[in-house]
Amino acid sequence: MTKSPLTLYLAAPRGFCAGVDRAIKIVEMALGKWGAPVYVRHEIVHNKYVVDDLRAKGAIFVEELDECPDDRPVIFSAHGVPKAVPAEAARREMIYVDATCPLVSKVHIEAERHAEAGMQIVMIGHAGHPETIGTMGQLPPGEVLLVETPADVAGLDVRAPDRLAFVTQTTLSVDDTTEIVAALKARFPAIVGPHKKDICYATTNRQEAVKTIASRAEAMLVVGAPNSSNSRRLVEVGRKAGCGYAQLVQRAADIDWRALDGVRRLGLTAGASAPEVLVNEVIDAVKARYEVTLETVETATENVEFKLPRTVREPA
Ligand code: 10E
Ligand code: SF4
Repeated sequence: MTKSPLTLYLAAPRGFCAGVDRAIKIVEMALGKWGAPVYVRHEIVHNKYVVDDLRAKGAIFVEELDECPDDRPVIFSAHGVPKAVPAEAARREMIYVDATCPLVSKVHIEAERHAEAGMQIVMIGHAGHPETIGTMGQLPPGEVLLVETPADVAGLDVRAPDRLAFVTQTTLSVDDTTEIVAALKARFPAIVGPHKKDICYATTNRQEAVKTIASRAEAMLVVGAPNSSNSRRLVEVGRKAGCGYAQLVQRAADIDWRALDGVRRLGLTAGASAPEVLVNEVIDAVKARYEVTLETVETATENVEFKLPRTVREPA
């Protein structure tokens, strides 16, 4: 049977960011240093493949610190943790390694500085997401107010409208956040924001690449997990940018081939927590069904790398 031709637009950058790369290395190095088991509080990054791989190497994933014994090391996930978590680990004299991405920690510090200056904080983020819980948890309850949409701004009950600052989750939609910030500034003209956006370089670059691809492709696949906020944002950005069909897939087996019937120009990207091996799996699956012309759509180059914490670099 002759295969139909298909142009596959591959986004660049895509997949692992520097924070994810560092967090995974921290777990691997901790296993090397202390041996198994090493406990990890929350999925180190939101990807089943990554988590299963580390579990096979001896990591035990839990949701709360009270599920860990005192005498084994624990690692906090890349999304960050409320201040109370390392404090409790220290109280229990546990060995702990914080794999919070430095760009998330930067937002934590920002929130603290604003609070020290007497400001109340508004956080733009998704309720219940670990990063939002972690950032809000840098300050006492009530000090950080959460908004998820421009409509939420109207309902904010603030202490003093002229003593406000905002911070954001690092993985939000750049465009949606601009709208929320505009609503905040309209209601609270004195509100102070970050010098540089809290949305990180990886989020920004992946969304830009998706927008460029959306203008060329009829359909788009995003490799990523359903609980991966940044991956889900890529799907939304693709749809908003006019791509008729944009779908999140964890791996090749998830592809709905019938939905791609008649498509001749397909886009492909991956969230910041999705390993390249799964992208390659999808490419191979597409190649098995179509006569593929692969085109890389490069909208930015990345060379960010974060240092590993001393705790895992130093010998036991
Ligand atoms: O759900 P998220 O996109 O926040 O997390 P992820 O694990 O899918 O990707 C990495 C992003 C992190 C750690 C948050 N800045
Ligand atoms: Fe860090 Fe951004 Fe990656 Fe989150 S998405 S881990 S903030 S680089």
